[in-house]
Amino acid sequence: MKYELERLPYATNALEPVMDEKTVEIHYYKHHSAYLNNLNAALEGVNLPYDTIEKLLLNLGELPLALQQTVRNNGGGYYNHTLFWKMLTPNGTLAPSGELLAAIERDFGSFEQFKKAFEDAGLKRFGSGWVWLVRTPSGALKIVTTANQDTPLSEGEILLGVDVWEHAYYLKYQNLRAQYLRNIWQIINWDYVAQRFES
Ligand code: MN3
Repeated sequence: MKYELERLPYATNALEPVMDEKTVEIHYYKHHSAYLNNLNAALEGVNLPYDTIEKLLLNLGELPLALQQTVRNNGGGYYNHTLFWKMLTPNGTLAPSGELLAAIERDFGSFEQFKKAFEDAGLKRFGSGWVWLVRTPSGALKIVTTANQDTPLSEGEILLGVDVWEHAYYLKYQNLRAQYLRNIWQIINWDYVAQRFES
């Protein structure tokens, strides 16, 4: 089974000015596609019983030892970015609504408090990684961060994820990760997050 690069759901300049065209180009065509190519190369000729990338990533410990780290990094990188592009949109609604909003208010007090906590978590993630909103098996919403290209799949279902690797923001924001995180809300695809929440 070969994994494929999903089409970017908008033009590379569509997320301007929050995310500049050059960043999106390099991020999608170079970084994302390199994770994909490395993943496919690592799994070439390897027969695995997993029919989804999620199952593969949740069962890294079952892989041959020599493959585990490569699949963790590149499979995670491929998967995280496949989600990330869909979680962004040039036509953002700025806020969720309905049951998703109600769940955020229940677990974080208010949407504003949620955004603050999410930004803080992303800012505190040392080095390269991701900040996530997940739904735990108990149904609670929770903010978690992961290092490198690790996924939060073992914590629960992924609702939202934001890449805080420097490659996601450095060309435009340089060292100002906080500003990147503050601006990212303008391009979050809450309709897609709601679809994940409702599924
Ligand atoms: Mn990235």
